[in-house]
Amino acid sequence: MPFDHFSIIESTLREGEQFSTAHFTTAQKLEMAHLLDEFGVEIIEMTSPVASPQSEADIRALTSAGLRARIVTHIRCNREDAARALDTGVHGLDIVIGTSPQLIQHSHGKSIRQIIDLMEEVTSWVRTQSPNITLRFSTEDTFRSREADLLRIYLAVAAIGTVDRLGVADTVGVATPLQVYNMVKQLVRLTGLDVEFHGHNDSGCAIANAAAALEAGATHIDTTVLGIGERNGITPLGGLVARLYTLDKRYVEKYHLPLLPRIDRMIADLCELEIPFSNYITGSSAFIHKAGIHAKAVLADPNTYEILRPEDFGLTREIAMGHKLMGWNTLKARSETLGLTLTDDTLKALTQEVKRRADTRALTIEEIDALLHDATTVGA
Ligand code: HCA
Ligand code: CU
Repeated sequence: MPFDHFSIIESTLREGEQFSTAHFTTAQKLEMAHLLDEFGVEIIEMTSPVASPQSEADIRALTSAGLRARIVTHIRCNREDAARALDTGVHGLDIVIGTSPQLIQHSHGKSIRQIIDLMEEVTSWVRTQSPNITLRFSTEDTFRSREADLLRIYLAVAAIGTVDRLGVADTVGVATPLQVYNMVKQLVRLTGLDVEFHGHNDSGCAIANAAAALEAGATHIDTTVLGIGERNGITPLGGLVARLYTLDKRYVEKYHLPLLPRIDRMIADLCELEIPFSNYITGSSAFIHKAGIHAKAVLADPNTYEILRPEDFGLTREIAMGHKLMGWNTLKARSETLGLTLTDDTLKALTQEVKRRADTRALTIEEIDALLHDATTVGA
């Protein structure tokens, strides 16, 4: 079963650093890495040491921080970058080179033959320097590359035997789940190597594409916290967790789920963002039930309208009150919470009163409680 054996490559400290408002200090990176490590992500990907002096120092700081997660860095396909990266003591190198006509023309100008030769030269050299390091080779903009070019490259990688993992990157967020499924399936079948999927969210498919990759046998999925990254980002950690949990909770039991709200909050604060109301699991309204019909059923059994249990993430559900859609079961539950005893007829009459007033303005919880208390006094 593909979903049983996968690892998260958490790239908030690499792809996430490419988000418009992201800037992390060394201390913040360490704090984030410790949280992600405690959460249980298997691999943490960091910005290339070539990017800046601080980037290099931060890799060294994380590799010596005693984390369980493996630390990898993301580099271009050349020997200088690889040498700088090896020098930091990272556990793995994620090597990438553009293969789409767009990137070949505007990024490096190399032919497919030259890309293959370079891949062979760089990965073989890395192997001689560091036989045990984990090596991944990825084609940037996979889904706008020619399929024949991709197969030539990936089959050459597999034949050379220097690389542990192939990377598939939906760099511009154009792929559909079926395309991702077919591509990953093909690579798994043809090479037998581990396959990683990295998917951008420009057209809203990043989570679905990651799930499709896993269904096809991918072994690694790239995520960032809240999905931050270039433009509008990639597969969000929480979104991937939600997707897998709803397929089968056992797929994500290896992660410490109650840490997710803290992790999302930390990145929201650091990037000066609000967590979107619609966010998976940690959005402000993710566990609020409102309409009377929903509230009644959820009060009887949360499973009626909840596919994710808030308790599993250290969160609580809420039944919205004081609005014109409120049902009397909501008031009954509230009165029980307050330790008040009211007859069903009284509660139904109060509900009508709330609806009448809520047509003008929603009532606050204090106003609701006051109504319930007053009715108890009258009834007593
Ligand atoms: C980048 C591009 C990348 C690489 C992904 C990968 C992408 O910012 O360097 O190495 O698999 O989206 O293609 O993030
Ligand atoms: Cu990317």
